[in-house]
Amino acid sequence: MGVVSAPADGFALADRVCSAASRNAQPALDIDPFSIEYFEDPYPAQELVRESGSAVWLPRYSVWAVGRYEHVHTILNDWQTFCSSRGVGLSDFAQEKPWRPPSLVLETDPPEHDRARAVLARVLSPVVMKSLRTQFASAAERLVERLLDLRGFDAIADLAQAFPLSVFPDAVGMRADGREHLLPYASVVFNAFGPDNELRRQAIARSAPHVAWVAEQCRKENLAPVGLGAQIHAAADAGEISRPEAETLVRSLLSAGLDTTVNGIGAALYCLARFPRAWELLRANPMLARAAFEEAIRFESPVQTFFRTTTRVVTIGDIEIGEGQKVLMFLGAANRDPRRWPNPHVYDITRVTSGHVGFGSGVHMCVGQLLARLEAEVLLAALAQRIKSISIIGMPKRAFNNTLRGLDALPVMIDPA
Ligand code: OVM
Repeated sequence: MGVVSAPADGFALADRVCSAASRNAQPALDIDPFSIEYFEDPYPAQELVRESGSAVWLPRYSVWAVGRYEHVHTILNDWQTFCSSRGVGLSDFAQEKPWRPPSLVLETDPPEHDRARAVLARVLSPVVMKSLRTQFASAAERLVERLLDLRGFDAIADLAQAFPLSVFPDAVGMRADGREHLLPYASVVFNAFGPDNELRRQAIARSAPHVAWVAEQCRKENLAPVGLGAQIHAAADAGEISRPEAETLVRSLLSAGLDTTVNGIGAALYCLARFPRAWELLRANPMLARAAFEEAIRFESPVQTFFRTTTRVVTIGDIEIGEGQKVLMFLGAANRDPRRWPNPHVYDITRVTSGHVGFGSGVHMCVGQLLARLEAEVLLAALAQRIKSISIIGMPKRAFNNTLRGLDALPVMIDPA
């Protein structure tokens, strides 16, 4: 890995030398942000991306990489220039058939995007969150009591996965059987944004049963008459969207609503177990639960990257980018950009985290963020109230995914307060 000098296009060698010597030199990096080596320690490569230029060419994938906060934020807030309708993974939908029918929110641009987004925004609104809060808080308290009996457990399987699994599918209104497909399905979805590597190939090769089960669960007749799924179908009953559109929007909930919160909560637990001062602050004031979660999202950035595709020639900082180019946004690098964040590599739950791009920004900014925050808040508050300490008692095991950052296992021991 290192800074290499290579241009983005087919200029003759003499032109490359000139170009490299000019103010508009195109920096290039031979990093692979979708490799196991990178996942194990992404921070040196993220620093290279940030420090090499406002945009840097990745010859391995023929894409532009952006890691500075300012530019990631600019791209996220300019959907006209940096579109989502050609896919937000490496694959360009203008050139390749998507592995599944595109999402009506994630993989569209305004105005089509806005119609679908309005339905999801209503289904995931503050009023709906209020109606879910009591049941979510009770479920969190019950789970924490059970874990206190165990004392030692896996903070990923038994907590970060167990809690969302105990509240989210019920909130959607899903049937009880088959839910074991949900996490494997999401894992395919998030691996599929990456390049055609082993992770993506294997995930898609094994996806058929998960895809078939999820498609079936999106149908109105397979969703409870009350719940988030039913609310989406009510928009079809009212003629606001078509029935197939309602099913695809339920698919968005099932794609983006579980593995993300699992990794967000997992990030918070991993942070609180590693930073005892933060844990003590949270214990002294459980009202900091929401802040502790938000800072964990900034610090770990469970959704690490998304692509956009340029709709015109555009300049990012001092780098000119052609039309139809894939631009890889490093949300994790932006969330640790020292130009934007003091002591970016410190988990500090008293920090002002507003403006972090862990949930994105602009028209596509996470439509489920209130649900994610609700889940995390009630869970972290329950932990803070009932537990004195969390200690890591075994090797954390990293999960490898082309988009999601998180752990597969985190052996911990807890002591009651
Ligand atoms: C969707 C979808 C899938 C994955 C992620 C996401 C982070 C959305 O199907 O709409 O947003």
